[in-house]
Amino acid sequence: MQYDPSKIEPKWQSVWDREKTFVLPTDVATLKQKPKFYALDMFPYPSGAGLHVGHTEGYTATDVLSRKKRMQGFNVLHPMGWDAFGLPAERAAVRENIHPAIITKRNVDNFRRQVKRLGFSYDWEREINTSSPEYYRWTQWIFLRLYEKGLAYMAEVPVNWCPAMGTVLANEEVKDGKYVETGDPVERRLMKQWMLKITAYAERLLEDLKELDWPEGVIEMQRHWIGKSLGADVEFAIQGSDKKFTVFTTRPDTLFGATYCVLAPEHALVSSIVTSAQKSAVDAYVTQTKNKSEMARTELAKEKTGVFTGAFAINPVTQKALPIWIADYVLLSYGTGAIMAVPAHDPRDHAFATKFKLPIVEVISGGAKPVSEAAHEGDGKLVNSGFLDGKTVEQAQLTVTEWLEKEKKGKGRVRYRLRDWLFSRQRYWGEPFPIAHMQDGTLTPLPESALPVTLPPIDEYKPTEDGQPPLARAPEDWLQVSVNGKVGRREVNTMPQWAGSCWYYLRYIDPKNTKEPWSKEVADYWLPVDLYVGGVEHAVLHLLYARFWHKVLFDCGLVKNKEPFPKLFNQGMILAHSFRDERGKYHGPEAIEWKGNRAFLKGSAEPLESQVEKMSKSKLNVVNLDEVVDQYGADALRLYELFMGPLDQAKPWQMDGVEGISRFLSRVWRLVVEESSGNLTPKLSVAPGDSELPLWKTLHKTIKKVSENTDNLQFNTAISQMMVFVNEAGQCKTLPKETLSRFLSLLCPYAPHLVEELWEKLALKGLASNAAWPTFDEALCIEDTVTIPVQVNGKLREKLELPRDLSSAEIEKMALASDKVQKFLEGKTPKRVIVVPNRLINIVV
Ligand code: ANZ
Repeated sequence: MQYDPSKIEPKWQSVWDREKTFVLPTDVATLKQKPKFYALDMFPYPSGAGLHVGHTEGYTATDVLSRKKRMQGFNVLHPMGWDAFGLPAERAAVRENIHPAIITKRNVDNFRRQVKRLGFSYDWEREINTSSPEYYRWTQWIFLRLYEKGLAYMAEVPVNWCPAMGTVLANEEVKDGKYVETGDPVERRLMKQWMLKITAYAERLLEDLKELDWPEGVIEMQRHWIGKSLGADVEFAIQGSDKKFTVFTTRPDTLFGATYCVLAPEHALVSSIVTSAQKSAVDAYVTQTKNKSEMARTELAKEKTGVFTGAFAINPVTQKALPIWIADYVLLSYGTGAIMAVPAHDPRDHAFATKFKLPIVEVISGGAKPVSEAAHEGDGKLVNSGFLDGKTVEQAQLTVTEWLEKEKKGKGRVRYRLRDWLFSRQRYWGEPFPIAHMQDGTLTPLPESALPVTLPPIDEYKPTEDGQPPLARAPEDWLQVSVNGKVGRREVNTMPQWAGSCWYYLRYIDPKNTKEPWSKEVADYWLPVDLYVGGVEHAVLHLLYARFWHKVLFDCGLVKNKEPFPKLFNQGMILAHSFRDERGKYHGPEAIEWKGNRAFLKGSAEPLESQVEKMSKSKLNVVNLDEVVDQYGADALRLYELFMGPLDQAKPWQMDGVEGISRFLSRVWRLVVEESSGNLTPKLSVAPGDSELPLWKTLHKTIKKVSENTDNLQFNTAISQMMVFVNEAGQCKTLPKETLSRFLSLLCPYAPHLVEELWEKLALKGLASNAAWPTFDEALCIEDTVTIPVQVNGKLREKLELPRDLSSAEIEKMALASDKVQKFLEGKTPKRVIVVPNRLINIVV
């Protein structure tokens, strides 16, 4: 009777389901009897492709920790759900002419089936789906809170409009002016869109990063995205006119070095200052800029372009006239959309001035090269700068800002790179906005009683011919809405996919509440999330958006903490071997033949080149989750995913690694089961207390190590330690049940199905998943040996592994017996020997 995961795994999954082993109480009084732990996975978008082994790495990690915490007496909130709105389902709907809800359900069912096969201890009664009306009712409800606070507004903004698709695309979907998936051209268009005023929270989003236990890289990315700059606004008058404009600069100290100004081509002033001689050139340039994305415009390496407007600005400190240009490297959306250009100290301005032969005036000394050759961005003393001469950059910034404020020509300013969030999409498969457009042109929020605003059925998910979103095709009785006795028309844009994932961790807390999105009392118990695990691809947008909503909800008094996720962990990517022939074509496993350890194309002598890469369909190297579970079982997969290496590192998938883990699990099986008879192994029949002392000690060390490592998410080292134990136990003549059951408890969070089965065979009480986490005796964990460094004249020459608590005399004897030490003594007799027992020995010659 061999270890057969295909028999035992479904059995225990249905036991856990039937007995509601992982279902939490819902009332607060019961909950409060225990401490809490909230372990959150980034919920998946249920794509058509299903799960692969990369998704489940993080899920396994949180599951192991959740199971351990539960065994330690915590109420553990460990939920799963689906981020189910989104473009791929809508595309598939158009392709297959099936409702996106049906496609989504199909995918969710498949994802749930796959996730369930791994035996994760989710509380399935808390499953959520962002595309269900019961859920998005509350997404709409939160939107109304944002609207009430003035944080949601409509504005004309430039968007990426794809005429062929008839939709707006996200910046990430556009490359070189084309839609990445179809290659259709994309243009910039002004469109009236919903915006969320995330900029109002810029400072708090930045400031509170200090409180977070997050990977340093993620904090840095958020900080950069928010992009706080200190500087000054400086006013420039236009020569021969009463018009003026303001520039934003982070380097007001360089004001004397400004030799020209640049307005963004879309700047409102351009048309009124351009001279007739320059008008046609300026108009042509403005048109040409229209379709360029901000990313393409600001690329450093890009060849600078621009046109002179014919007008001049007056430098407020020197009174000199500076030519005003327009150029696409200045963006309308940042700062004031206008700059003073200082070519001597800004590389972008330097490139521009060099190209258009504009003057370059040095105002900070100390550059490595003359400023005619390169901009000097570093520190130095002010020169050519009137009352600033001789000052440091820092002093000059203070002095010139004071001067500007006194002269009323400008003031100190803080600016953020963060822009307001474009919050509407011209798509069907998203949350409708709970807003009506009234006949008089005003907007009215719908009352709470009108929620959810459900998606109406339509027969085509494409935009309409006149470029309206798909919802404009909805039946007239949906489009028309009456609010407070007045007739209006519903908003036909929908929310972006980010909306549902901004607050899902709150809905898990109280998923069936029909009166409010969550009960404050229950949320106070569960919040904040104790551990959030997911991929680094969400380092910026999802985490920033969710933090923003959380802070708004905090201001509404709906949550008690300022931050939703105090601790974040990014799992490393699981890579896989891909195989390419000489022409660079990829081949999947079915086309490969192995000869020794070399791969060949089947039926050919052509060797294939193997490479470790990101898993991807196009590289034919995706490791299919179902296949691994079919072959080795869920426990082997779980254990292998954690044994591959440190959780935060990228690592390649190796089938023989899974094989090795599967052998380890069989070894555990054989500690309990005699394969030939199916009975318990004879070595288990020992009297209680008749214990093997060395194994008992190893057990305590194992409990200590596995406890600590699991808490610190060092699962690979925890597993190694369990392997040490199993090896030793396998060699022992007897194996007391007490020792074995404690070990099984340790293994339970990692390989829960196998452990439940053995638990039952040993007739132990209840379910292993409900057993108490074992404790250890510190005294038994002390190592029997110590490593003692041996120094000769203060230099480390040898390390000796010696029994603990040897006397000084014995340590000295052992040290002098070492060949290495003898070599360094060069035949001399030691003058003095200093021994610190268990610690160190120093021999002086
Ligand atoms: C003069 C100057 C001299 C500048 C110098 C820099 C160095 P960050 O740090 O990103 O905030 N700038 C301002 N508005 C801009 C816009 N709309 N489009 C493109 N560039 C803009 O950058 C602020 C600096 O970027 C500003 O300081 C301005 O150039 C430029 F030695 O002013 B600086």
